[in-house]
Amino acid sequence: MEFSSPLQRVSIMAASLTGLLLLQAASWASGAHPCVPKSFGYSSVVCVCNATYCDSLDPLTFPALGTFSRYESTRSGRRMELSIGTIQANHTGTGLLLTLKPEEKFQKVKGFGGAMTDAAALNILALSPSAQSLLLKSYFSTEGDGGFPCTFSPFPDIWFLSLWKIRLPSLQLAHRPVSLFASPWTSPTWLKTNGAVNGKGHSRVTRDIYHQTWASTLFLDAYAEHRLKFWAVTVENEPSAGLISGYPFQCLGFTPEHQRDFIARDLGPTLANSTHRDVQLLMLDDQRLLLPHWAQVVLADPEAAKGLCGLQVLGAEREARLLGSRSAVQPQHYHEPPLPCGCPIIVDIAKDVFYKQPMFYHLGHFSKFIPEGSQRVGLVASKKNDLETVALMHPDGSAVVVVLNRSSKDVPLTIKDPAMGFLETISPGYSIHTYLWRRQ
Ligand SMILES: *[C@@H]1O[C@H](CO)[C@@H](O)[C@H](O)[C@H]1NC(C)=O
Ligand SMILES: *[C@@H]1O[C@H](CO)[C@@H](O)[C@H](O)[C@H]1NC(C)=O
Ligand SMILES: *[C@@H]1O[C@H](CO)[C@@H](O)[C@H](O)[C@H]1NC(C)=O
Ligand SMILES: CC(=O)N[C@H]1CO[C@H](CO)[C@@H](O)[C@@H]1O
Repeated sequence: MEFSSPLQRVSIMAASLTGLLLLQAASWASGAHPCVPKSFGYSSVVCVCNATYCDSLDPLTFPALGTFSRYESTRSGRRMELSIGTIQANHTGTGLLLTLKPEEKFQKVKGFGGAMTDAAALNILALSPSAQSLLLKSYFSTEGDGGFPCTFSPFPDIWFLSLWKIRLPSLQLAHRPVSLFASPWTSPTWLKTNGAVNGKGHSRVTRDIYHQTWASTLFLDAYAEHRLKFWAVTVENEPSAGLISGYPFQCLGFTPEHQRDFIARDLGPTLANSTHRDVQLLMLDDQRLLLPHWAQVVLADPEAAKGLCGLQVLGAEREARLLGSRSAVQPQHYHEPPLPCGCPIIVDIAKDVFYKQPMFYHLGHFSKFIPEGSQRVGLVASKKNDLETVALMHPDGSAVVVVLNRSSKDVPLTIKDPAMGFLETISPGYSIHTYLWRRQ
């Protein structure tokens, strides 16, 4: 069901929930600003921001014990709208039941990221200073998606100094510690077999002056001069790209064997013997289908394994990329008009406006509510269903559940927290929800 106006939706939902959920009319209380919607004829709207106005949320507050917060975004135009519900002692719902299993523990979350690439920074810098400031707040401040870590472009290049104008303020806005990681695309051409930044080419033979030079100039010193420390670097962005003839973008080819030797003989020891020895090293950074073979080859060498802290799968990054890790901002001519997919924010330099796409809020449904150190826990459904759901526990023990309904049906839903009770709610068609509640 599609609703023409948010108010209509509120009244219909309130009726269907018969008061279990106290919907707040004033979702945008105390300084928060609503979305200014604009349709480009696609299935959903973008939110328009300019030099003087941008939608924002209140900084995240936790609901009182015994209540829960519910943030809703829908295809029909709601954007992270807050309502508060009461956790019930008894189960009254008759629909799908999702039961939290805090004792079933999975991986911990490092963070949610976006790439502050040169292209992104140049687009941001092309806006007026006040529009720039609102855009950065959207990404990094507590009123926005919430200070998620970002990746940086690898090379101190010709734009380097001017780009810091944008990158440093971004980090200062973040209210949580920001973990930076970097991923080199190409080495300087004289270190490559094909002498070009793109196309099929790799580093010259292992353990020679070329590798050592590349390893030791791997950009960390240059960033350190600006007092920026990285949490991690990947060995190479999409190493398989540089094995493809005519590959159009910057690249540097590695086979798993070649990467293994580069880590074991050059990069690992060089990092370990440098002032950057705390920087974590990630391998692969490429398609998921290269696993597990790639990891098996590299980790078979104990010297290579010693140098590594983990691996980066592009699949994971792709999901993040869906959330914008590659390209936090694009100029509007990339997608004219803005597409429902692409990147979270699109800049129209000529009009000095930017458009926050649905993806921006989708990302926010995770990044704003799931701090570093949160741990995924079990969430078991009472029956087969088409919802996509995930549950996590904050380091302080609060619970977060995110529910995505990609289809058109409104689905009554109960979330059961064995320690607290029942959260009676509804998952409207084409919606994403974040639920947040304290457990002590
Ligand atoms: C900026 O957006 C606000 C809200 O839509 C609008 O009232 C204002 O006129 C816009 N300012 C400019 C300069 O377009
Ligand atoms: C909840 O259920 C229990 C029995 O399981 C019952 O004793 C109690 O009265 C119920 N409370 C409400 C508010 O319905
Ligand atoms: C470690 O660095 C020092 C000085 O920077 C150098 O003299 C030494 O050879 C290096 N050791 C290795 C194993 O690379
Ligand atoms: C709970 C649930 O499964 N929700 C719905 C989300 O949308 C799809 C498509 O209509 C439904 O099949 C699901 O039932």
